[in-house]
Amino acid sequence: MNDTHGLSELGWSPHWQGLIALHAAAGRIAGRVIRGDRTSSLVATANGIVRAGTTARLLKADESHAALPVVGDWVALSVPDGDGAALIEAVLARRNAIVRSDAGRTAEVQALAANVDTVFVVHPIADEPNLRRLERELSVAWSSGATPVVVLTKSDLSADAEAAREAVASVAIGVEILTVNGLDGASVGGLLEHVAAGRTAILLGPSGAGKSTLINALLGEQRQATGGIREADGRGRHTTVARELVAIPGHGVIIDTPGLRAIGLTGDEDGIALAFPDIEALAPSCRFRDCRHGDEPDCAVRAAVEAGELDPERLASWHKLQRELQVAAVKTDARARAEEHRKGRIMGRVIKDYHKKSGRP
Ligand SMILES: Nc1nc2c(ncn2[C@@H]2O[C@H](COP(=O)(O)OP(=O)(O)OP(=O)(O)O)[C@@H](O)[C@H]2O)c(=O)[nH]1
Ligand SMILES: [Mg+2]
Ligand SMILES: [Zn+2]
Repeated sequence: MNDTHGLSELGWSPHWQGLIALHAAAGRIAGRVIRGDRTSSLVATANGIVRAGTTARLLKADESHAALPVVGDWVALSVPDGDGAALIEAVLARRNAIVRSDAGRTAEVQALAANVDTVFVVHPIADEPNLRRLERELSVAWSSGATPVVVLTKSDLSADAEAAREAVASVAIGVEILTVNGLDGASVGGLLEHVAAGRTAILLGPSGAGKSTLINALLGEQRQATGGIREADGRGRHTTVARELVAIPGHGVIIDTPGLRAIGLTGDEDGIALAFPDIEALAPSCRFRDCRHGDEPDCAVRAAVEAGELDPERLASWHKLQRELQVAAVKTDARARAEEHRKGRIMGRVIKDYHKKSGRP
């Protein structure tokens, strides 16, 4: 039996206890990945934090890299008695994951974090909130199965925080919006309601938005490095370099992340549907059930745009995300086919070999 005392503050529960049982019988111990780098992970176990590699078998089994251990994963570890390195032998089945497609070149699907309940979508309110980016992040959050919450930071620097908040509310439909000054511990308490003990939240948002500052405010100490903003363009300096899970005493855990330049969409259409409930609500009134709100006749969504009831930029944003999803799906298929082809070739060789040895043509 594993002594899992100490893991409960990271969210250990009977659910994970059930999943580790088989591995525990083989002498492996449970842990949660609290920081993931390219080659190894930091894993919190009941006996403290260890650095662990990943078994070659696990690396090999995962062509797409979508299932390799990431921050937030619960894993089964082998920890040798001597001075050998700890190894992640298995990743316990994820409840969910925040997944992005590495847009540009390869459309590789990449898990950013696993087993997440709340996604804080963090944007500075000081400059114009980037509504199109927000829609994208909300789609990614919803498609993971986690609940998004928008956090608008730097309220102290904003001339008209209320107007910015209203603009955000027009695209973050049905999503809670918190306005905070991350430098003032008293103003960030609202986040904790979404990070009850046993729960996991993640901070997503551009560099310089104040994600690490929020963690420090919640802890009441300068644990995370925070960075200045470049004078030239007001952007952040990519101060945080790795995704890292931080326990908030008396509450759950929050994953700090480096600001991503862009987050590519992948998965199914559900995330977009949840992020665009206004368009979803209109769609049943379109003439065609599978209307794409393009140039089909009697499109209720386009009619709403023409009537001034729906922002044309919002519909354009919806189209862009839908297209992106399709491109990602095609690339995923292409990758799957390439893998099939590779396996097919190996199989062909094996069969030829067999025929040669058995003397048949
Ligand atoms: N005035 C003000 N400054 C803030 C607030 N939140 C963050 N800052 C400042 O903004 C800068 C960037 O904050 P960080 O917390 O490092 O931003 P980040 O989102 O973690 O950025 P990356 O780690 O690069 O992704 C720092 O200089 C913070 O002090 C806020 O609410 N008000
Ligand atoms: Mg940071
Ligand atoms: Zn339509």
